[in-house]
Amino acid sequence: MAPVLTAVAELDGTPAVSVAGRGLAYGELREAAGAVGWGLDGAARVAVWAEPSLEFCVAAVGVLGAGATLVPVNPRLGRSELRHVLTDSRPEVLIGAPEHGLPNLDPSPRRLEVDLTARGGELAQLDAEDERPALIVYTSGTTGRPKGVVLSRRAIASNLDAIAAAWAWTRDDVLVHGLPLFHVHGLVLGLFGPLRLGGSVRHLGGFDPTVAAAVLRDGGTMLFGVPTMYHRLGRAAEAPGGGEVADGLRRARLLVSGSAPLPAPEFERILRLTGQGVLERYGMTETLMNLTVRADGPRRPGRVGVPVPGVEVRLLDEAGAEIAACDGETMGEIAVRGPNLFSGYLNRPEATAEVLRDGWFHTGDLATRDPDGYWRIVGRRATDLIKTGGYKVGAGEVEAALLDHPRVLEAAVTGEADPDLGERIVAWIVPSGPVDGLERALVAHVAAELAPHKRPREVRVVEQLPRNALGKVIKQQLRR
Ligand code: MCA
Ligand code: AMP
Repeated sequence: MAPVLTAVAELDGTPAVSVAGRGLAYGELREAAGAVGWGLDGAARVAVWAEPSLEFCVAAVGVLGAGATLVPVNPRLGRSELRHVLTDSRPEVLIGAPEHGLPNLDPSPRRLEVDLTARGGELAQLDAEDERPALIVYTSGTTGRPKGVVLSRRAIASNLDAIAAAWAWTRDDVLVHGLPLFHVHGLVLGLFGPLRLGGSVRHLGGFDPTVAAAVLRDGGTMLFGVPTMYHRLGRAAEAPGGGEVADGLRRARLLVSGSAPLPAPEFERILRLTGQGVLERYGMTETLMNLTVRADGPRRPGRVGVPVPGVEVRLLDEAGAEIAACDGETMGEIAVRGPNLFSGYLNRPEATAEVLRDGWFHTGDLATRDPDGYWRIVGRRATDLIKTGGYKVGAGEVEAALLDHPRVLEAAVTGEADPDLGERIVAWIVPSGPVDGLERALVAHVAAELAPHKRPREVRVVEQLPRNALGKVIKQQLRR
């Protein structure tokens, strides 16, 4: 059986990965990652500071290749969320984190740095059928702290192969992306995808529409992004002098969007500017990719295509019974079964049992199916989950952080439609005193405790929050 990162074991001089222009060929990557693996000295769980850097890529390959579990850590996590992630996952080794600003942990993980020039060590690479965990990725729920999603080697390898078949993804592909490397989109699809399939990945080091288009003009064949990125690309292509951006997009073999709904006007704008329809796919941290338009399939706005090969997808009614209708109207919850599913939430058996029932994962996302079998995501069960810039944020975690601030008496958080971010986080606050400088203070507080992408984009001061007889905030009234 082949290893998960097949190409890392097999290729040599072919370019493997570059970040902001610094790159490694497969042989160099294998050697440097082998040295990381050797340095782990048998550790089973390893957290890596997930800066968009070549060092992170080498560390990730080294950890996976050594048969350990990788916990990618968002380097911008605030104090309390970082403490949560590290105490929940209890890594034995921590790679790449700065010396200062880390919480005191007992036992504290051993520290390791990546040396790109180091050589030696073997990448044993557990095989791709292995049920053992490859990754723990933290994801938000409606309430409480983010949960660690445990993903096996089997889930990753099977899903990448299925996606490769659907997108005709080959060794000739050069993937361009500027996604964060601590989520499934940027890490599994964006980094492990090319390293399994033998293509190369050129990470931009961050996202910038002009740079993305320049790399596409310079040989990139595919672009992976969230809708906010396509919004910014469309805007840049339309702006005076934006011809080069449109040209870059036009040359790509595939423009792929995921992590949040791509609004129809954004789809139409890119189509008008480039002649290319953006290909949409639907995934989730717990399931990897479930539905996708195929490379040779028709692309229609708002449609996420058909089930990924080997993945079963069902539409369920309120009672949990399967909906057979393909009428483009009957709405149900999406449930998924297949080798792509996660193994469970770390340390959270009850939370796992709630969503994983009889082998089916209940996504909480609502969809309809067209007569030709194309799926359309129309919303989600939980109104307390916000997708902002492609990041999932639970209203509850932001509310808890706000309530920790001395100037806040009561707080409620909602998501509102936003042309750039899809949804923006709005905080409704009953203050405990004067409101001077309150907004700035609260935004900075959430960014420092949780992460900057969880900060409210707007703070609205109210005298009281509308509550029902049980004291629960009626968020529909706030939204109105
Ligand atoms: C701003 N910043 C602050 C503050 N305000 N920092 C501290 N305190 C503040 N008060 C900083 C930010 O950290 C950032 O710094 C800069 O200012 C701009 O921040 P922001 O406006 O929030 O973001 P952006 O730069 O405009 O980012 C837009 C983006 C980003 C690039 C689209 O949202 C993004 O990368 N989204 C991708 C999310 C994703 O990958 N989701 C996948 C999960 P600096 O510029 O230095 O960074 S979903 C998934 O994986 C499933 C499986 C799926 O289906 O794909
Ligand atoms: P995450 O938990 O961060 O992995 O986000 C997964 C969620 O993103 C899904 O449950 C959906 O709500 C949403 N999502 C992902 N891809 C799409 C898409 N193409 N269209 C609409 N929503 C999507």
